[in-house]
Amino acid sequence: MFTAPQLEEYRREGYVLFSEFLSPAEIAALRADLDSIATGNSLASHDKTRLEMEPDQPPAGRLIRRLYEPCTHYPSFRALSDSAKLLDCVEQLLGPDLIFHYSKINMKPPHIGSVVDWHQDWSYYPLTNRDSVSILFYLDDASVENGCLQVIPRQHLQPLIDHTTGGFFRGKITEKVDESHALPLEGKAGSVIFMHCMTPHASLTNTSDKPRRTLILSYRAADAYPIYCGVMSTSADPHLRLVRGQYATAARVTERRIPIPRYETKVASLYELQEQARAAEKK
Ligand SMILES: O=C(O)CCC(=O)C(=O)O
Repeated sequence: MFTAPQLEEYRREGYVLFSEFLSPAEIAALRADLDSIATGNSLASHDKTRLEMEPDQPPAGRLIRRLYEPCTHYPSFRALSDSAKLLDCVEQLLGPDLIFHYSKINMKPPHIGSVVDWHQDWSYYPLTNRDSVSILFYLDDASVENGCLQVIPRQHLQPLIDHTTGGFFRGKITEKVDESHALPLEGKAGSVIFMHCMTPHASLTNTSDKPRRTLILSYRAADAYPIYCGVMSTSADPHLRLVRGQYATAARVTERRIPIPRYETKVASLYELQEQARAAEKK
């Protein structure tokens, strides 16, 4: 459970870092599962529905960038997403009726791990209100060198920042970002960041010789209803689960203006979208 000061910090800053949330034994078990899941994939041969490889490696290269929906596919990650310890915290943030939304693991392998540009998660999946949280579990010690998460605090009550150019969604903030208030959130393996869906965040390339694996789970209040935006909305459906309380009988609408992410070509991952946007900016 969160203490009152931790809850206050989340509400004020738009995030809170919870140290030692997972024990060394829990971390070791998750890492062992991750190693066995990752085994046998290469850039040339892997299941694109389950994972995304780092693109900048030879065809036989085995560096994975992201695993999709581990809480749907693998029991240990599913158990964590259903655990009372975690859901008690989520309930303190979002209330008693909770929908599990999605999960992923960003691998950031040594020396190559991809950059993540500034963005707000809500821009990818607009909801009728802002009661949605992204929860990042550090599975390795995370530092600036291996690309720990960075956040810009106190932005979560402001309007959504523009993520478009020419009317198309770019997967990243397209205005100039004032990084003077950005905070790198370094933490030991087992630390967890609870981050409001409107908090701008980013991470740098991994320049170190250590991995920075991060499990990310997202939950929303049952009455934070998704705004339909084509395949991006429906592709989440198989992974949605009511994990506490009741389904909502009505959406709670707090937003007057809800930008809809419109993709210029096809729906792409965060990494691909941001790579395309950076390439277009250089032209
Ligand atoms: O892995 C990271 O550093 C951040 C990832 C992120 O923001 C995302 O996958 O939405």
